[in-house]
Amino acid sequence: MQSWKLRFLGDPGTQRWRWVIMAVRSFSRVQAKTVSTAVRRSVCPHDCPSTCALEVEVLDGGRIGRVHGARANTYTAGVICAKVGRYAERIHHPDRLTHPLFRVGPKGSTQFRRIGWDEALDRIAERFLAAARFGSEAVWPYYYAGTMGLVMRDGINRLRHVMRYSRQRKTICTASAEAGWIAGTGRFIGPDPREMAKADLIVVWGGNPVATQVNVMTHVTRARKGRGAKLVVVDPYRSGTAEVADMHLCLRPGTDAALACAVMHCAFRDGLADLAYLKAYTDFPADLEGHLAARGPQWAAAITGLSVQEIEAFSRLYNGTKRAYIRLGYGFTRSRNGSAAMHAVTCLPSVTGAWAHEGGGAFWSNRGLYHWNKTMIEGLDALDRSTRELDMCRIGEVLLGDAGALKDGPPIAAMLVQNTNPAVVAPDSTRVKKGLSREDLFLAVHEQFMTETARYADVVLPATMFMEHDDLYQAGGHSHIQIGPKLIEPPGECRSNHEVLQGLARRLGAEHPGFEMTPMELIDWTLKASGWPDAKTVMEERWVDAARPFREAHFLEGFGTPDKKFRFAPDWSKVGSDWRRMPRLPDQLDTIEAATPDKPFRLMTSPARQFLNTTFTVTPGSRTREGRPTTLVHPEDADRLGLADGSRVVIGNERGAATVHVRRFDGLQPGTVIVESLWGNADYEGGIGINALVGADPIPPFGGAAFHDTAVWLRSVE
Ligand SMILES: Nc1nc2c(c(=O)[nH]1)N[C@H]1C(S)=C(S)[C@@H](COP(=O)(O)OP(=O)(O)OC[C@H]3O[C@@H](n4cnc5c(=O)[nH]c(N)nc54)[C@H](O)[C@@H]3O)O[C@H]1N2
Ligand SMILES: Nc1nc2c(c(=O)[nH]1)N[C@H]1C(S)=C(S)[C@@H](COP(=O)(O)OP(=O)(O)OC[C@H]3O[C@@H](n4cnc5c(=O)[nH]c(N)nc54)[C@H](O)[C@@H]3O)O[C@H]1N2
Ligand code: SF4
Ligand SMILES: [Mo]
Repeated sequence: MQSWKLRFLGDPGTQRWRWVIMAVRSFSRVQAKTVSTAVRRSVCPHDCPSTCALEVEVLDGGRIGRVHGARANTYTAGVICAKVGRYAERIHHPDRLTHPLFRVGPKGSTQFRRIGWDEALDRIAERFLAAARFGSEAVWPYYYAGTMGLVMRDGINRLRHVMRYSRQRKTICTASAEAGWIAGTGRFIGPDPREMAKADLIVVWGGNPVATQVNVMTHVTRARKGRGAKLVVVDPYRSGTAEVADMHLCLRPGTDAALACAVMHCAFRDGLADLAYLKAYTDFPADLEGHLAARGPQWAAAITGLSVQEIEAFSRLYNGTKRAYIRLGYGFTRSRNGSAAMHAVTCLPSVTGAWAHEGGGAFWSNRGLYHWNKTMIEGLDALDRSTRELDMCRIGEVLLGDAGALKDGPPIAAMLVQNTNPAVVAPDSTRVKKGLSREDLFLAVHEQFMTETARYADVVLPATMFMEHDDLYQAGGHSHIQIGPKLIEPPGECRSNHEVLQGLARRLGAEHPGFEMTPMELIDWTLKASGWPDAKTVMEERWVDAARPFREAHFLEGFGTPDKKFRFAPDWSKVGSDWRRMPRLPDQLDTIEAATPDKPFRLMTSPARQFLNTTFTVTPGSRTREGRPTTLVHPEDADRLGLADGSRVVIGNERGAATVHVRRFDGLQPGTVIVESLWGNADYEGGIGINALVGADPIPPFGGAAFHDTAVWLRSVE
């Protein structure tokens, strides 16, 4: 008050007017706000287990303001990540694609000319029909989870199935985790993630929720504040989550099963195994205890690089806590022994019986809750299982004509890509880029931005973003079904994935009722056919909570296996075709790409906080916060190699080499290096990105790419 008065009195002639002008301005701002800002409901479509319920400021009916998390949703609880909070940066980005384009320069360049939609779709249809002279399997529609909306993500399969195009094995993300989880438990559900708030101990194993699914931390915080719960993080580096943990087990990458075996060893040794639970709810093999007897803390210390004391301390804490909730990430399954590791960790609560307790057990994904009938979205009634199924992670070998990767079928002559950026995200990216640049490959890419994949396209189509179309969402990390409706008009001539598929179906003669429906009709049909309330009801109620009752979610009515018992000795032959390499009982599997004298380091490509795969690598807010492609190197290693902070270094192996800058970092073991990912290839010197170093060989038994399991050398370039 005083200072206002002084200012006001200081120079009455000018100050008084200034004050009046300021007051009028702020009044009209308030007016503008009340007149044209509407808060609308939406759902985050990105490939993240949190699937946040959103509240979006829509300005003037056409632009987006800030994006917030819905408070009323019991999982989102008002919190979202920063990169989606700033979504206006992405949706209103000046570089968005707004018109169809036709390539006029070499593949991989940015030389395109603008064409109309009819011409674009005609060209694609013509080339797809021509490609089919090698058989319909010469066409390979290729997609992933750029949007997780069921209509816009999975609709491409309707065109595939009706046309008998090659199928796609979706291995790039969840395959290795899925295989390891299902082997023991038999079902993709688990104790409600909101129960973390009622746990006495939360173990985040091989995940980094502070960066990758921030909502986990909301529920962890509740447990810590409300019950004094402890947080343990198992991760080969001091991630954002490890930084805030009570205990960080900083093991060597790919050694999680050894740690898990030692914890179980201690449980039996210390009388903390729950024998009654083991007998009632598990297959409890007669030789399990004997098998673990040889796998104690000393054995595990040599493999993991942890100390015996650390392993003992964690074992005491874990085995002594019934309300111990293990939140499983994907990270530790992205090694060549990742499925075996996942299975080994799910064995922990089966030894202690923690599954039976509120706030106890282990959780990976709720994807099994939703029992969707996807007939209409995916055209499952037209699915012919005899068409070949190609591994998406092996896209490089597939495009370069590797007979095994092609399953001895015809070469790929034409592709439509939606929702993914394989030139950067797929392993062995040198081969991927070589395959995509084949002159005799016709490539259509439907994208929001001119990604590196789009640069290889013959025809580029501009895509809508989630607030510009209707879609239906399920959540892996919680239990809500939600609808995200169209909120604003798309820029320029953008069309949704569904519209593109409709346009192609007409031209290709692909007939299916799904092509005749609007997205909202598909949503409504799918909800009803799957036994959920209709679209109108879901919209009115905002979400459906599909959580199962406590006893079912905790497997107290049995696991999902044929005899309802948890499997310490899984039938791996039922899980994946490469089952012969799997251990009979939980064990450290010796299949990782071990360091050698030539390649003494092991590389992990843990997710960068401000990116989401390559999404957000175009937004300035994310780019400036991430800086530049960087490798974290332990100071001991850095000293030996003469590397200072900011030194340039080449990191490589027989597959490829990338140039990055060094950051000395003591939050990992010597011998481990990290390049937080995923920067575009073009963001690296020479355009060679980190996936040039990563192998595309499938993780046993069911596939997946070993993104965090790469032996490399480091060479200083200064
Ligand atoms: N900010 C951000 N959020 C994202 C993504 C992103 O790129 N950035 N990606 C999204 C996607 S597609 C997914 S699938 C999820 C993935 O989310 P997460 O489940 O968190 O999985 P990862 O990205 O594989 O890696 C998580 C952690 O695992 C660690 N890790 C790697 N190898 C090992 C190991 O051998 N043992 C152990 N114990 N830990 C290991 C890594 O260092 C990393 O800190 O996140 C989603 N959310
Ligand atoms: N080195 C390394 N590589 C990795 C990983 C890692 O941890 N390390 N993680 C892997 C994992 S877990 C995953 S899931 C994959 C993910 O890889 P991708 O699925 O390729 O993920 P993004 O790079 O985010 O690319 C998604 C693209 O979809 C586009 N898109 C979004 N919505 C729509 C839409 O509605 N329509 C259309 N037509 N396009 C849309 C976006 O603009 C974006 O370019 O990457 C994998 N690659
Ligand atoms: S935490 Fe995940 S689901 Fe939530 S807003 Fe961020 S990216 Fe989207
Ligand atoms: Mo993923």
